Amino acid sequence: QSIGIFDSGVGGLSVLKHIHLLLPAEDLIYVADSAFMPYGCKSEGIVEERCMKIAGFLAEQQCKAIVVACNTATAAAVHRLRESFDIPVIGMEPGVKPAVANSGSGVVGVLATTGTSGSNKFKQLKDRYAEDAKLLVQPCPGLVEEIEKGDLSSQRLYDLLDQYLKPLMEQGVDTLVLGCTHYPFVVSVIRELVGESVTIVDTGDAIARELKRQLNRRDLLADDTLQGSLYFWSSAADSTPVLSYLWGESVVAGCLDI
Ligand code: DGN
Repeated sequence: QSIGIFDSGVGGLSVLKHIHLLLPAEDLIYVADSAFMPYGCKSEGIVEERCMKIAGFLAEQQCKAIVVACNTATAAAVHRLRESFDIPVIGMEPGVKPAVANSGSGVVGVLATTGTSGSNKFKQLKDRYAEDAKLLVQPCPGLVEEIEKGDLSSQRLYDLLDQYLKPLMEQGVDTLVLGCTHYPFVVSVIRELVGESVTIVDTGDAIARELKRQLNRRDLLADDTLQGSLYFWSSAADSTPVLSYLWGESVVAGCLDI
């Protein structure tokens, strides 16, 4: 039995990397919903419907767990997925808790999509830490689309990040949360812009550990003497090059017509 992992596009590969590293014996199926990306500017209802379709496909593949490797999709759909599918569904959460614990200045920045930052789920998370730190949330429209193009050193990408990070830095942010799974792919540009003194928090690793805990609890972990397989699917026909580039080796993605 496999583990299904999905995102609006290639961003979830940043989570897949942590899962593959931590659980090399597991068979993994990655779905990029590239024909419907970005999710960040779509209504929660549309994103929820896409998530239901993809999770349905993964359940048909006999997946034993599903990882929603997208903060936007988690905010919109994780409840419905958990109600609808009888397997563990692990979602993303921006790492506000570790960021607040780390911050010395008490000013924490969160980069996220418009969908995540405007969601009820995120508002609840924000409220939980409102007394412990000043949380500055910066929506980043356009960033996911740039990363999906696969040119991580483009001027446009640099300019967008500069525009989004400047106000955060001016207000004394010392800890920065990457609240979208696409953003770890541009962490070196972010680092260049914020300098060495800012701590950058990514939750990909924590999600992989949570997945392992949940599988272990249900006695569902694969035999760790085996080498797991890796399959890629995309709802767009032309995403193989960018998937290969960001995954770091050549992959072939099956075309998922749902
Ligand atoms: N990777 C998605 C996330 O974590 O929110 C990006 C969603 C999108 O398509 N904008």
